Amino acid sequence: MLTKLNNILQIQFQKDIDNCTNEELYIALLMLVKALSKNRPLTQTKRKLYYISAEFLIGKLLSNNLINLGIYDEINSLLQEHGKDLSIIEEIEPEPSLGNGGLGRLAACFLDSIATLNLSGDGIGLNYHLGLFKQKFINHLQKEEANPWLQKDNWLNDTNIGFDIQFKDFTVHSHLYDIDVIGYGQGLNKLHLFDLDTIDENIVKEGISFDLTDIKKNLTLFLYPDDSTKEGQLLRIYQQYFMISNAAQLILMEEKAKGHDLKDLHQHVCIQINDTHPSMIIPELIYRLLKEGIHLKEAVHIVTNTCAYTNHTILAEALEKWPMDYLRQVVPHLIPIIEILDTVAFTRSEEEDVQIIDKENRVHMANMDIHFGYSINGVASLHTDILKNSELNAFYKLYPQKFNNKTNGITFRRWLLHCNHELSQYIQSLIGNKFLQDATKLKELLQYINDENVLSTLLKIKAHNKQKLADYIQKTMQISINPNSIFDIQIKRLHEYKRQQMNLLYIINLLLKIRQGYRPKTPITFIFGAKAAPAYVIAKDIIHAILCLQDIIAKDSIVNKYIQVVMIENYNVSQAEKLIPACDISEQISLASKEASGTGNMKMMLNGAITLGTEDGANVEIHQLVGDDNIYIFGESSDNVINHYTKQDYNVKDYYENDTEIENTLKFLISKEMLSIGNAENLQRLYNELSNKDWFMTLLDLKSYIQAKDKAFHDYLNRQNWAKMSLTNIANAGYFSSDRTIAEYNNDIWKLDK
Ligand code: H2P
Repeated sequence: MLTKLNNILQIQFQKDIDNCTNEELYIALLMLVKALSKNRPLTQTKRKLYYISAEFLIGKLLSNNLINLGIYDEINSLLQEHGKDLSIIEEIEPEPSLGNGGLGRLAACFLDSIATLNLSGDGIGLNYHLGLFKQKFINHLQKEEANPWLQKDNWLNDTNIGFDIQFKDFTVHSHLYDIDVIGYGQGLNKLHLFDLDTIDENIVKEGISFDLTDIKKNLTLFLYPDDSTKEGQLLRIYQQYFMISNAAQLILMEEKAKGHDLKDLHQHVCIQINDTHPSMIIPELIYRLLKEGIHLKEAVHIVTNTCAYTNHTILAEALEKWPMDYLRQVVPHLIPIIEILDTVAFTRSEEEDVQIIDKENRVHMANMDIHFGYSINGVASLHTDILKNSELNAFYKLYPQKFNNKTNGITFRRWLLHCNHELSQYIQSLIGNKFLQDATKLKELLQYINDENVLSTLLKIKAHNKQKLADYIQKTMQISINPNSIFDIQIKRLHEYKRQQMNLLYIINLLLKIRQGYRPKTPITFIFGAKAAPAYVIAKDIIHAILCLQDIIAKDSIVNKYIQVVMIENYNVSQAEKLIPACDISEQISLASKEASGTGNMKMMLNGAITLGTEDGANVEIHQLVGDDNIYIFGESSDNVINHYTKQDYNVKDYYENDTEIENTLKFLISKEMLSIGNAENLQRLYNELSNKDWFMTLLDLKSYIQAKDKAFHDYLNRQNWAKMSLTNIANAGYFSSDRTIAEYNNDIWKLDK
């Protein structure tokens, strides 16, 4: 390997390993990985999967690729011998900004597992130049900036492939870039990212604002451009059509190249529609099959048996409904097809809930997916039950056989091997390395549940990871945190249903108690990481309140001995890799029924954190696996929550009007102290929202949250028992390997090797 590396360094920089800089080494390693992956044959199975997704939150790739190629240790020691440090070199890689949250990270984990299981399956998405956005905190407010992540040397390979994409008023020619997806031990697939050569990053002015109508220049600039205006919505339709028309053309091109008859498309190809963003693939494929001379009825049959849809949320805001008028302005050729599909759907059921075009002339993308796809799955068992029994019940009655559950998973390569070397090495020293192929083997750790040595080593590893995180926060944010405090971590997209505001109210409540003389036995560091969608006002107000509170606590010389708040700026995958191994308490506190699954909960459990959560999403399955004693569950059940929504009987005032403690906690948001640091407008708005409406029922669970959290902090003092809980969590995390999830997708939906 040294010779190979030196050869690259010689050719590129006329240097050898001892004289080159870390930047040069990074580029050489990138080229080495690319060269090695070229030697792997592309994975072949009888059928091929195309996973179409608006997001692929792939994270940095260098270490992960080295691990998957099986050369991480070799490279690591080789570099050490020459006085170099792989962990420093890794930092040089910019993180691709191609995703937003769990949905995009799931797609990335899935690609890793699909390749690892040696299944032929490519991702298809867009190459956003400026990605989501870079989050900056200025005056305790989130500010958005462009996040240019594409450097000259990167993982993209230019394919020189492109397609004409026809919109109503003009045609563009796409440009395809591929990233190799290298499986662990075996497997090689592609992530196809489509782009346009005419994109102009210079049209972005002031933060992330730009001319929404200049499609040729803006089409692949940003992921999820602001859609609060008509222009914004049209741009999203342009982006989505660009993504799926490219996908359709690529798929058909590959099929033809294999000599397959397009009439047999469903025998050879399977398309997973990840959330509703790629839904137009259905009418587009029908359109293209018609052009190939296939009859309408047959085309509909073929497409229905090719496409499968994954639902990731029951929140109405994410179930897209595009006005027919807008679609007509962008992709008029799809209109007659959508109208036909709507008519066919109507013949199957006249019930309003299952119509494709509604009375307001909007196209319900999910409804089209369910009628004209062969599978619909939820992402955790509670979520799938809710789809079947309430949200999509009308569809479930119509097509019970299409519904199935696929509980999410995470790749252990990134979320254990890569992010927590020390723990994964230690696990291997205890139970060998079979768990790397079969994650359920982690259960063997349970034999050490009473082994004091093992328990204290687990605590030591956690302490090291906490120290490392503290060093990182010191270095990057110049904030010093106490590595001996409890690390209580909530990291996820900011949304009222995820209830960061409930965590905030807990901290306020604790602050007030400390001021009244209460003294926590162990100091606690509350860590947040979250981006708020730029147009989501209340979410940004919540960030504002957290940042103000962070300051107030830091400046209070009594309170700051016991608690500290840190909100991580620009939370992303690389930071998650540092936060997760250091976590003691994993905050999974969504309003029951609202979090479809969650995957951060799985990552933190795998790294030995204890979940503090509601019976929501995959928390339910974590609870079943670890039992009552190894998790902190609180709050109302999803049934009760759904009932409150149906009966519309939740009145937030009932929860504070006769409870001065809660009332004072809430009022602190608009206290003189907060207002002296923060903005009245933001804080007052948040206060009004929480005290009058509280749509996501923060106060419904606040009391039981306080109790459960206090108990967790108390239990933390019994270090031995905490280590047992931690071990139990690690040992039971095997079920959440994305290898298991993908094996299930393949057995039940894709059947790629049959
Ligand atoms: C969403 C859901 C999560 C789920 C994830 C992947 C949309 O992610 O809300 O519950 O785990 O998809 O299926 P997120 O909220 O993180 O954007």
